[in-house]
Amino acid sequence: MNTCFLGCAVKDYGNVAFEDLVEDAPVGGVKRVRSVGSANRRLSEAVQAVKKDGHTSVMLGGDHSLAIGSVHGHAAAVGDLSVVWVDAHADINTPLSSYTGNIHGQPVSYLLQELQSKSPVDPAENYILKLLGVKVFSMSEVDQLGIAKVMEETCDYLSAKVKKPIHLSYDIDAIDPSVTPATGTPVVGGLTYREGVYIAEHLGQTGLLSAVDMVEVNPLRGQSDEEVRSTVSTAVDLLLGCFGRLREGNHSPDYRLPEP
Ligand code: NNH
Ligand code: MN
Ligand code: MN
Ligand code: MN
Repeated sequence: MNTCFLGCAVKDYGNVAFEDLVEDAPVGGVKRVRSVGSANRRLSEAVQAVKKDGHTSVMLGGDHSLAIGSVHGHAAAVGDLSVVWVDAHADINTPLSSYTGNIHGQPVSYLLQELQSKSPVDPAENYILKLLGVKVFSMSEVDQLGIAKVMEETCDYLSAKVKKPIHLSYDIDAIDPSVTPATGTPVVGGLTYREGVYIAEHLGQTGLLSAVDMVEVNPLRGQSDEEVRSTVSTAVDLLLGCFGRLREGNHSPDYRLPEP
């Protein structure tokens, strides 16, 4: 166990070893079903082990399809959860509504009990979000309300009845590609660095953060060392925000000026 400069105890549970399935033909247009299924089963077990040891889980991806196993393992260990999904995409396509067949565009649909019986559903993520009454803030609402109000409303919504552990699934493509270009499906007009960090800080300060996914950081998609550096260092800053780093500095209340 190591202690980071924020005073958090950090234990590295290592990389999850994934099965390399050569034979993995698409199923009804959905790609890599067996590989993704097997990887998520292993990841779920790993997250359950982290939670049973009493830690906050941090999963570094990798593809956002890994959120299936991460959220599954978290819920299996602690029960009812709140999930906060920060993303340029909704990731709520079902196998039948997906145009791409990529499971990273579908993880939320696998996690929602309501969709287990409703597959097939209409092929529009917007429709599903409305159908299920999922609380969503679009980029225009971030512009209109400001990120502070968006996070206040998010937390009021999550804690309206009971305070549940929070699972934050953070897709780096939610941040504008001018800051985090090294990712598979960048979308122009995303969150600023400061808005992104604010989300992490605000959720960290609830004291309810119980698992964090930081996904879709893909150094292979960077066009230069600088693009990779900027993407990775932003991901690190988002994680540090989750774990209590303050941008004004974490100062000791006992600090005294040195005597002359
Ligand atoms: N919505 C598209 C799909 O279903 C793109 C999803 N891509 C993502 N999601 N990176 O976060 O494939
Ligand atoms: Mn992906
Ligand atoms: Mn995603
Ligand atoms: Mn995305």
